[in-house]
Amino acid sequence: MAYNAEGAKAVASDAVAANADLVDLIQSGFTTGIKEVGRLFEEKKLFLPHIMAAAAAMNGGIDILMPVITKQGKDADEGLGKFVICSIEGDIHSIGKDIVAIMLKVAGFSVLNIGRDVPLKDILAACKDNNAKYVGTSALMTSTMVNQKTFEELLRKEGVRDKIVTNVGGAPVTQQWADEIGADVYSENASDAVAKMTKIAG
Ligand code: HCB
Repeated sequence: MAYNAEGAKAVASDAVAANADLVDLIQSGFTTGIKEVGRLFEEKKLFLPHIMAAAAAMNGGIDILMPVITKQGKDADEGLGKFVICSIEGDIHSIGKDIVAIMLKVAGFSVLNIGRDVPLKDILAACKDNNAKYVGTSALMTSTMVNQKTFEELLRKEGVRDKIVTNVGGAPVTQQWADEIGADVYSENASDAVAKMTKIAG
């Protein structure tokens, strides 16, 4: 909330040194803060530069935590199958999707993080080319959520819908939305994605 990247880095380093629950620090700590910035932005009490500064501060902390989380999970053999993940066409928000990608990798999936604002046809191509078993799309805006629906339709049109498990997430996305568009799994956060997807992967 203070846009203090150095402070966020210090908190992250302290948490690593204390062997604290780093995922909880991300989900209950940094994420709570940035969501509050988003809420104040919506109320027009803060503006885009504030969100950018808050995201930069959060990334300062995340950049310290992620390599440690990845290392902690290095024994994962990536045997759970290929998982393509991205922020959907039109959406440049990437922080949450990147966290989910790393957590899934740590859990044992072979993750292909193909970026943000990825055109639907490119997501489809990545799934086909890599023979992916799972695909996760992230949408942070009501205007881009609709592309998750269009993506479901594209998979059906291409005849590959039954070959892949779809996972949807992002702040405005809900279980109800997942049901409505016919997505297989809704994930509220990274831990939820790991729990649900590892269960499916068996
Ligand atoms: Co941005 N933004 N933003 N933004 N932004 C939101 C999303 C608003 C809700 C803010 C608001 O109005 N309250 C709003 C969207 C409103 C709406 O549509 N209803 C908004 C807007 C409007 C915009 C712009 C259009 C602003 C502008 O330019 N006028 C623009 C977007 C342009 C575009 O995409 N074409 C924009 C830009 C930005 C940045 C660049 C400044 C920055 C993003 C930096 C980056 O990602 N590299 C940003 C940020 C940071 C936010 C907020 C404040 C935080 C998002 C975030 O990182 N949250 C956000 C407010 C909010 O979300 N409440 C605001 C933290 C992460 C950890 O949570 O929800 O992303 P997460 O991910 C979770 C969870 O959803 C789930 O697991 C993750 C980890 O636990 N999950 C998945 C996510 N994806 C998943 C995929 C899966 O398969 C499974 C689970």
